Amino acid sequence: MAASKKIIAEIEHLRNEINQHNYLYHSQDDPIISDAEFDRLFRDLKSLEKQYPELISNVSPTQRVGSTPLSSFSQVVHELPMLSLDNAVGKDGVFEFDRRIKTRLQSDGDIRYACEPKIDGVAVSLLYENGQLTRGATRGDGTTGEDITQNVRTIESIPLQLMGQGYPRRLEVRGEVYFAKSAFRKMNELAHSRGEKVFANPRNAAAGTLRQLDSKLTAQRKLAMFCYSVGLAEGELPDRHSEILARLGTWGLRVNPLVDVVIGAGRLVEYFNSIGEQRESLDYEIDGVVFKVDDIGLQQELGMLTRTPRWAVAHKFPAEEGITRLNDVEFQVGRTGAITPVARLEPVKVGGVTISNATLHNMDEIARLGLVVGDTVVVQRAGDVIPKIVSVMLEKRPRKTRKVKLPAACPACGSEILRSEGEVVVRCTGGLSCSAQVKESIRHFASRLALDIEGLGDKLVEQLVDEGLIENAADLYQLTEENLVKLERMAPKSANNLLEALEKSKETTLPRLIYALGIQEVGESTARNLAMRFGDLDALQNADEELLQTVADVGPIVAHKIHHFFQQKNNLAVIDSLVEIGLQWKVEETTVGEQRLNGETWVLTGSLSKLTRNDAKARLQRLGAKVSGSVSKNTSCVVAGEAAGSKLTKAQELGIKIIAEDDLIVLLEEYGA
Ligand code: D41
Repeated sequence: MAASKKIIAEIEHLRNEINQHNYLYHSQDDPIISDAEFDRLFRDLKSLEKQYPELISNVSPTQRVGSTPLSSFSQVVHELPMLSLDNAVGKDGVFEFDRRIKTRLQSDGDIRYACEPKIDGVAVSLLYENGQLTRGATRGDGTTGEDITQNVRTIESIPLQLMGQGYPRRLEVRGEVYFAKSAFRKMNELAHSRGEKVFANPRNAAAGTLRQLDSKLTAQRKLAMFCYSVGLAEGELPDRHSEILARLGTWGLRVNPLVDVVIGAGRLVEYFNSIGEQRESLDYEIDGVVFKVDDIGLQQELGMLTRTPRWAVAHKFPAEEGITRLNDVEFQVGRTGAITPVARLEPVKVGGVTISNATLHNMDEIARLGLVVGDTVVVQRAGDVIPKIVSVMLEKRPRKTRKVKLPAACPACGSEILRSEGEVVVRCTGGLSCSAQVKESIRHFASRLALDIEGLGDKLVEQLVDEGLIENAADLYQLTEENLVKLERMAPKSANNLLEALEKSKETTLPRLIYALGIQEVGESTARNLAMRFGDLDALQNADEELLQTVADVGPIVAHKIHHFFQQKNNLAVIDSLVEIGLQWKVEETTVGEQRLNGETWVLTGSLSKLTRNDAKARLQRLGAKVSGSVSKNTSCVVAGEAAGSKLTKAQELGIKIIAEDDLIVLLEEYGA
């Protein structure tokens, strides 16, 4: 059936609608319709395109799913080379950059700079011809890159068709493609649970995903892009860099919301500090900031050196890497018996924090690094994660070294240790007769996201187990003031506080309880999914592996672990004792009530003293809130910490609700996050 004018118009209308909502969601972080409504528009368009396949266009939003795999990438020669950035080192370096510019321009007046976060991703060029995305390429060596058109077409924040009007006939946009930290974590968790390869960091994941020959795989991974400059442009553009970026935004291209314009070198340093403060709370990795002379006329006057423009500079955060000596490798026994090598290092300061331990994950990791005791190693610290060894400096290897050997028996209980088939982890077979495993599982049971038993610290658990007062989590509830005060450093007051905390912990929720049990591979979010799916512990205990796999995030491996856990007599005995001492859990409220901030957008500003930014953010997100980096009329609430600056002012101007850190803590606790 030939399509009528009406059908053509309908298809056109749906595409525009979808593009608009896609833009609001992915580029503006500000959707105005629900996911369900969006899906409906999308389905309507797909079904029309199925009826009238002759109307399918390359720029239709349905055409982002990836196409037939390539056998190799073809080369792309950039019409204008993609330059690199010079570095300004330290505060002095920034002032020197400003001075050089003023000298060259023979000007004494303050210079106007555009400031941008420096995204730690992969530089990419996009070519738009008559508003249509016709080519995507990697930067490569700056002159020649690879044609990754099929892959960039799957990235939802990259428009296939520019919006609005007035874009140059040919427009080449440059920017950084990256993997969001949250998406990266999720992908790695999934890969890990399936026993697949995990990526070392979001940057590698982005590079690997962009160089994927099968774009259907790229489409399954959530990449995103921020645009930061224009290469080739056949048409008119504004005469300021900041205004060009704003114009790109109106055409539907995504520009970082933290881009700012400042005047004078002093303000550059302020911008750098302010971005540094926000670094942890951003959902993408940045390694510094970029300063650019804003006036395009002045940029042209300044010109460029061989590979770098004179009008721009990168100012990086201090390296979060350090060099030190590996003094020893010790083996720790975890909650599930996993035996993990831990590096004991000569203490070294990295990014302002002293590091003396680093995780080594497993023996394969040690083999991969080629590590021996005595080696000089490069250690890396990323945010609040445990430091790790990234490489060995072979040229510094001393003559006397010692090989790292897996102990013959469990270092805690002397039981046999085993490496099961298909697993890299080595485990102690001692189970609940291994004091290290017992201690770890009790610690886990009492931890904040589990039963949250206040005052039951690591040291105390250690004492209680070593003194033979407890053997499992349920035994905690048999403790009395009498046997507690006999412990070293335990006053009657603290003993009573602990008993009260234990009593309080008896009222809990099903997700917390499931998480607290410490089933292998069952983290907090899987626990929540299990609670939601089964509604009670009995139903979960009785579920077979097939049924378990109907739960989100639960694959065959995890299903097996859960099933196995509930087959163990000693686990069931602990659960029975918990019920007997009066542990109670709510089912309903926790599943529904936990998303008390659904649909709200929160902003954290200033420095927090009691919570870390990451913690505050994670807990708000757990309640369903979106945590954004900037204040707008859509912000629901701003949390103002110490020395909150422009965001606080803006919130006051817009009349948005503002609360202090203490209020936030009260709210989070009240809502159970
Ligand atoms: O965010 C970035 N990584 C970033 C990279 C940025 N915000 N701006 C940049 N500006 C340039 C010039 C000034 C040369 C247009 C860049 C890069 N270049 C760049 N990225 C990789 C190599 C160069």
